[in-house]
Amino acid sequence: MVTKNHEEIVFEAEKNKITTPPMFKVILLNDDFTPMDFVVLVLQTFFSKSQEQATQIMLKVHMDGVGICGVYSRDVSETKVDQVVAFARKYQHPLKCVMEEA
Ligand code: TYC
Repeated sequence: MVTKNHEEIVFEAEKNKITTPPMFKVILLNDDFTPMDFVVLVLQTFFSKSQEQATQIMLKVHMDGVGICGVYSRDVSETKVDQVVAFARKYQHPLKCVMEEA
C-alpha cells in the first residue's frame, strides 16, 4: 500500500480545486437624453424582460442612476454590453451599458 505524505495530499487538493467561473452584472446607467421607451425596448430585446419588468428596471435606472439588467458569464455579459451599445449608437442615443463582477 502506498501512503501519501502531507505535501502530496495538499498538492492534489490544490490541483483538483474546483473554481467556479466569475459572474458579471450587466448594468444600465441613466442619462438625460435616451427615450424611456427605447430603454424598455433594449431590456425586452436583449434581456428577455416583459414589458412590465422592463418598465420597472428602466424607471429604477431613471430614479437611482443605475439598474441591473441581468447576471451572466463574462462572455455573455461582454456580448450583451456590445449589442446594447451598438444598438443605442445606431439610433444616436448616448445610453451607457457596463458590466461589473457580481
Ligand atoms: N432619463 C431618461 C429620460 O428621462 C430615461 C432613461 C432611463 C435613460 C434609463 C437611460 O438607462 C436609462 N428620458
